[in-house]
This record gives sequence, C-alpha cells and structure tokens, in this order.
Amino acid sequence: MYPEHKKISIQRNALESNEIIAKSNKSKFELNKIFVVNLLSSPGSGKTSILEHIIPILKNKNIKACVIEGDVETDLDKKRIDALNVPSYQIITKGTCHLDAKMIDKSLLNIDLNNLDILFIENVGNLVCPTSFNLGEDFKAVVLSITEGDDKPLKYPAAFYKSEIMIINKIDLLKVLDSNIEKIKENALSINNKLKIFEVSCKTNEGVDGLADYFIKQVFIKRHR
Ligand SMILES: Nc1nc2c(ncn2[C@@H]2O[C@H](COP(=O)(O)OP(=O)(O)O)[C@@H](O)[C@H]2O)c(=O)[nH]1
Ligand SMILES: [Mg+2]
Repeated sequence: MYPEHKKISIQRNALESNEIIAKSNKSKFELNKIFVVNLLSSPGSGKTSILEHIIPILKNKNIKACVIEGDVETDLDKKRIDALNVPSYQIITKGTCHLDAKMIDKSLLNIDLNNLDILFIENVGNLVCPTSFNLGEDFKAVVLSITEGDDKPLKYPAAFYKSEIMIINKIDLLKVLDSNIEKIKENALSINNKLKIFEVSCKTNEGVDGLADYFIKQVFIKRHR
C-alpha cells in the first residue's frame, strides 16, 4: 500500500499531465474554431437523448456536429448517434469512470477537425470523476433529470460548480413525481450562481428549441471570435 502523501503526489502528477494534453486539445479546437461541450451527468439522465434531439436542429441550420461517446462498455450510444448521420467516435474506457484529455487527443486522429463546428463529448455517466479532468472543452454542461432528486447539486457540487449550463431533463415527469424543480434550481444556483439553466423534455420536446438556439449562438460566437 502507498502511503497517503505518495498517493496524493501520484494523483497530482496525473492531473498535471492531463492539463498539458487538455491545453493541446484546446489549441486544436481554437485553431479550427470548433465549439466543444463536455456533457456530464449520472447514467440515464438523458445525455444521449438530448443529443438525439439537438443535433437534427443543428443539422437543419447547416451546423456540422460530431460526437465523442465515452462509455465504460458498449457502443450502444454511438449507434444511436450514427442514426443521425453525423460523425461519431466511441471511447470505451474498460472500467475507468471518466474520460481524460489523452483519450480525446487519440480520438481526434479519427475526426476531421477542418469540417466541424461543434463537438459534443458525452462523458462517462458519473457526477464525480469526470469533473476533475479537463478535456480542452469550451465548457461543461451538466444534465440532471428531475427523477434524481433536488439534493444532487448539493451532494455533487463540483459538477455544478464547474459547469456553465445545467440542463434539467425529463420535465414531462414533473406531473407524476414529487420533484420540486424550484428546489433543484435553488440548490444548483447556491453552488454556482452563474449557472445558465435550461428545462427540457426529450419526450415532449419542450425546451429543446431553446437549448438548440443556445448552442447555435455559441457556435457563431466561436466562429467570429
Ligand atoms: N420521460 C422521459 N424519459 C426520458 C427523457 N430523456 C430521456 N429519457 C429516457 O431516459 C433513459 C435514459 O436516457 P439516455 O439518453 O440513454 O441517458 P444517458 O445515459 O444520460 O445518455 C432512456 O430510456 C430515455 O428514453 C425525457 O425527457 N423524459
Ligand atoms: Mg448516453
């Protein structure tokens, strides 16, 4: 067993080397003016469903999207994205609970960065580990579905503190659950008062256009920066 101070030093080294590769990823994204979103959530909140709803809207506006799928096992989500006819790349982490910058660096070898406006990275479903690893993204977007309980921003603060936007998904279920959406928002804003909040349902499409508009705006801001 490593003594505690050695473990901390190994973790620090891992994060420092991750940061160096993340910076290199970011410079590739900047060079090609690609807007990059790192999607975080627990398993099942609706990350892939949100992409399935947003990407067709972006395609209609001639915005070129690509998805990197991060999963512990299987390419099931990649198959869902492939059905949208946009490029995608699967990372299977084989047990690792998060994506890191090196995994993204490797996957970029398979992606045509010259022909891309927006890259979505669907991280491994987990509200803890992915928050420590910068991938070179423009921002993190945390998805919380209303079935998960209003206390989650307080219990997993880093995911909310480090994100630019929070997408509250499955609002169609509000009528059959006791969830308190105002409490979710209050708790999330108590962790990060700059968090931009979207309320959506991938079942009814409510809020989906507004979220897509937001991504479209970010693509244009990036393009003209
Ligand atoms: N009722 C409802 N179900 C949803 C919604 N969004 C996703 N789901 C369902 O939630 C489950 C998990 O969704 P998925 O997109 O795979 O979540 P991910 O693991 O975060 O990528 C699937 O069965 C979806 O059909 C929604 O807005 N409302
Ligand atoms: Mg998924």
